[in-house]
Amino acid sequence: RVFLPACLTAEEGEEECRLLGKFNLRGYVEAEDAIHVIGGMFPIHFRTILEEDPTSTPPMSPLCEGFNFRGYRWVKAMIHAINDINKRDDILPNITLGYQIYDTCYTMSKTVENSLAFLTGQNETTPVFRCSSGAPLAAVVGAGGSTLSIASSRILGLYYFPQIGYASSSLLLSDKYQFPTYLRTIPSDQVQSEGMADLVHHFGWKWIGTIAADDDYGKYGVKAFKEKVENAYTCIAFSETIPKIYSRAKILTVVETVKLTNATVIVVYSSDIDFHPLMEELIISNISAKTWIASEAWITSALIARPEYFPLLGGTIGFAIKRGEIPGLKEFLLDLHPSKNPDDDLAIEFWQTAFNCTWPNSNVPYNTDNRKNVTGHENITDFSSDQLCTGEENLEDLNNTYLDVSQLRITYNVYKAVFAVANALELLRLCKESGEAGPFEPGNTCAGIDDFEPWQLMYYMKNCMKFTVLDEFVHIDEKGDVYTPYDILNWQRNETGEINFVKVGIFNMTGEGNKEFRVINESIFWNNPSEHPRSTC
Ligand code: TCR
Repeated sequence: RVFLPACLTAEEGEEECRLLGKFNLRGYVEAEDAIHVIGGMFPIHFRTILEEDPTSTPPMSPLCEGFNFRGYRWVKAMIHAINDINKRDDILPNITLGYQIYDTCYTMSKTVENSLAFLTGQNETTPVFRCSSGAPLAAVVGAGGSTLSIASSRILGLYYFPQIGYASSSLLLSDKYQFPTYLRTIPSDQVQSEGMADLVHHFGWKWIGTIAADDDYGKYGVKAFKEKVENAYTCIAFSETIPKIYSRAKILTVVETVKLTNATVIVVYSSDIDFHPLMEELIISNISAKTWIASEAWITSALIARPEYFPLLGGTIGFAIKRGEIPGLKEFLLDLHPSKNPDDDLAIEFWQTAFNCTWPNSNVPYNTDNRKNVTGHENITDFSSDQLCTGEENLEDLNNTYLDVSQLRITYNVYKAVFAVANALELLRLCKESGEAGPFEPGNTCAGIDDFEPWQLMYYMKNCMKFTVLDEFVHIDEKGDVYTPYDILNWQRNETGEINFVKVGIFNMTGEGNKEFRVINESIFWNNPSEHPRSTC
């Protein structure tokens, strides 16, 4: 049956980090104090497994596959932020935050299912604001990509339920008529597209191709870019889209376009996950001498920035959101072992996938690929190994994106988003404590921290989002938008053959539209025989 979680109860809260269902996490740190739960949605897996014939059996929530180490790091960052807030006594003293985190599996259906679960708190069909017993849900952090945030926000917004995104940058989400309760800690792509257009004008490129993921991120990002860049001097050579559901045929048409075009500059607005299959095909067709302009979602991606892709993608220039350092995160990430909690399927799957071994006596699958005809491994669906994990594998030796804390950008946004919710809760609490008049009608009252409605928390999330996180001042405006500067990065190879993301400029735009664009031409590596490419008709 379609799985909806049961209500949280106080007894369950006594245990640290409990696991619910297959890919759902929830936990408290201590249970004696008042508890508020923050919901989270993250892409812990890359996709769901498509059902062959869903009408001959009762509908089931699909299973997921493709473990996403980066998404798992974001989950850990959320839990780490909650722990950090719980440790502090200057914010929410005597109140403990808990979490309830769902895996979106990077798909719409899971995200919608999760949003309903947040609202109902149990398997009732009518959404209620809270669980009838147990801890109330204060707000939701998520849901990853724009298309998913849009879907969940349409549901959560109906109930005026606060939601704060860490990665969804589509300009659509600034529309408060459609998404009244959506805020974010990532700037809108209006800003990034403006920056890309400035980059194009800076180098005088006239003939440009665009490739967009087939979602609200890719399509609207490219749309904004085109609107800003197209004029008498600049033309768009082609506009292609990358399918969301793997289709080799569709990917090959994009490859063909790239092969045939004489545009040497190509803008790609896509997440790394969606771009990756196209990448693989482009490599096979030996395409070179193009300059790729990367959107923020793939510019520092470990999935794409691989030495073997350098012949194609070396010299890529792109935009990256502000980087941050999160104290203690590395240690927290390292504090993971499947034997800590035998019910923690995610830890087991993590371990198996990371070390390519099978955890003894567990039936958690890993490394399966149920897609059809994926390039490079036709008709094989199971890549697991026969080797048993010993438990002695060393996490510190692991060279993968989970532990890479050198480029904390989205991860840092997750951390900020949790603090934004805590900040709103704190203001709501202080209202009553101060004894002064509050914002709510009738009678200018305050809400109680133990008894408030989501729309009351939303008041603070909408009007009072100025706070400090790790020494950075954060301001989320009334549209739920933030304006933080972008680094302009360029892919260069270092002595050991690895790809370095070299900062070659910055782009900053304020809410009032003041801009700063700076690029140091001399520090750029170009993949092109003609050095700085002239993309002309
Ligand atoms: N906005 C994308 C999703 C996304 C992302 C990322 C995913 C962004 N940055 C980094 C993975 C890693 C930017 C969206 O859909 O809005």
